[in-house]
Amino acid sequence: MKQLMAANWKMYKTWNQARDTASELAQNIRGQLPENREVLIFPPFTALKGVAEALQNEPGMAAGAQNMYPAAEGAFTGEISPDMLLDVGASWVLTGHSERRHVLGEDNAFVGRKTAFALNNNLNVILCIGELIEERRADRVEEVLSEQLEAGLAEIPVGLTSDSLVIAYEPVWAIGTGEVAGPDEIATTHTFVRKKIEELLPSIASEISILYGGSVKPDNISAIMTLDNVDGVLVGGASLTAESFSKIVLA
Ligand code: G2H
Repeated sequence: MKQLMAANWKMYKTWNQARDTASELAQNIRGQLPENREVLIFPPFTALKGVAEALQNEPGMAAGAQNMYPAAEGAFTGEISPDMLLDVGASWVLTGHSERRHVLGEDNAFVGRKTAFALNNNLNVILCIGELIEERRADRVEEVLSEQLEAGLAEIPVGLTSDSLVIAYEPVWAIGTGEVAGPDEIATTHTFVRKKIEELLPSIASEISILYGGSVKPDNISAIMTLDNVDGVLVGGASLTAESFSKIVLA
């Protein structure tokens, strides 16, 4: 199973800062990355080209965008198309991140449209899913994740290969809060996600990487990576410095 260590830089870093951090990270981990492990960096749009150029000759490293709009072009003020992302060197995109769902109001159907459009237009996708704390307290985790997966994957292309699609489970209450889901919660939920994608995508589900996200840090990464059905991580705050993210990547 391929392991992915992904850095989501959210709305942090200028072009110069992002390129410098990406270069420093590449230098720190060069030659030490295990063969089945890849590193992805998701900087803000404005820094994508600089990061993609810093990583272009680094084996196992690539750049991606945090968002895109599901249309080739048009009157969509403030939005970015898959071709525009490919043009600046991005090969991946995040869809369904909880900040897009809960701060920007994206619903399951829109996340599904974006996921399908990205995959149909040569981008690889990390589809993010996760429940709110009140949904966990109400014992609705499986119901919420099922809905997010069913809608998120509803329109994906026929013949999709497992290399193009990754799922990231990020419990919303663990994002940027310092609170990490417990090992049992992570393992149980990831095993549920695997079961659900086996139902939705039976021919490729066993090869799809499932990442954990939510307050991952250098001091908890080793324990998280040993859990069942955890094939990598999506890291926010602790990915912002090369020193911290190198420790996570090489754990
Ligand atoms: C979850 C995660 C990155 P953090 O959003 O996607 O952020 O690691 O800061 O909780």
